[in-house]
Amino acid sequence: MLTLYYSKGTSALAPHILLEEVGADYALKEVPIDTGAQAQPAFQQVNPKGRVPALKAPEGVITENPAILGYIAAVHRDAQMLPETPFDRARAEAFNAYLCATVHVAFAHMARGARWTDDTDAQAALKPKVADNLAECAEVIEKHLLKGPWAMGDRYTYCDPYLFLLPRWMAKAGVEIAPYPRLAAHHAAMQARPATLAALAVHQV
Ligand SMILES: N[C@@H](CCC(=O)N[C@@H](CS)C(=O)NCC(=O)O)C(=O)O
Repeated sequence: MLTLYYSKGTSALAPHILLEEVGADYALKEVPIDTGAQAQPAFQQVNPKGRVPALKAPEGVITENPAILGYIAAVHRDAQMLPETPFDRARAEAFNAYLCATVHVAFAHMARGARWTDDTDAQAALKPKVADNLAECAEVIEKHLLKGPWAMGDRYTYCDPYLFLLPRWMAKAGVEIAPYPRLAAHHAAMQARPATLAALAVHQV
């Protein structure tokens, strides 16, 4: 049994979709970050970094979206969410690493500027850059990384639920999706999948 610690509307949506997609036996534990629950001792014992998602597996707790997605895919091999060759696997890991370390961090500057500066004017000044940076990331993904129809090509993989977050972040930052038709088509295809709809139903606020 796996337990996903999540907060509604956060990046925990990606592993949540994947758990649904692979038909995992899992439970959910809500950690509402708008109430500061991530900083409370109960959750700090699970993830001392104070972030969601976290996944409790039989062997221990896994944090960081790329690692969580990779683990879910690896323990549900029959669902074939991992690319087969070492090269394709490396490409998929690079894709998820880009979403984690560059794209998500670019989005975090919108609401989490206090991580980088205590100066409230500087925090406000960071916000207009978020749309520019997300648009730049969307351009890279549209032109170079998204093979189509799925992130890695013909087969849905553990990259796809993570990529689903980008248009949601873009919408929050006021970035139009229309200039990125391949990304828009991916988003629409994701929204048509029962696993995505099941996870989204939990994340409604
Ligand atoms: N690199 C981490 C980022 C996790 C992260 O920043 N999660 C956000 C929600 S999307 C969070 O928990 N924020 C709470 C906070 O900043 O206090 C991952 O990929 O799992």
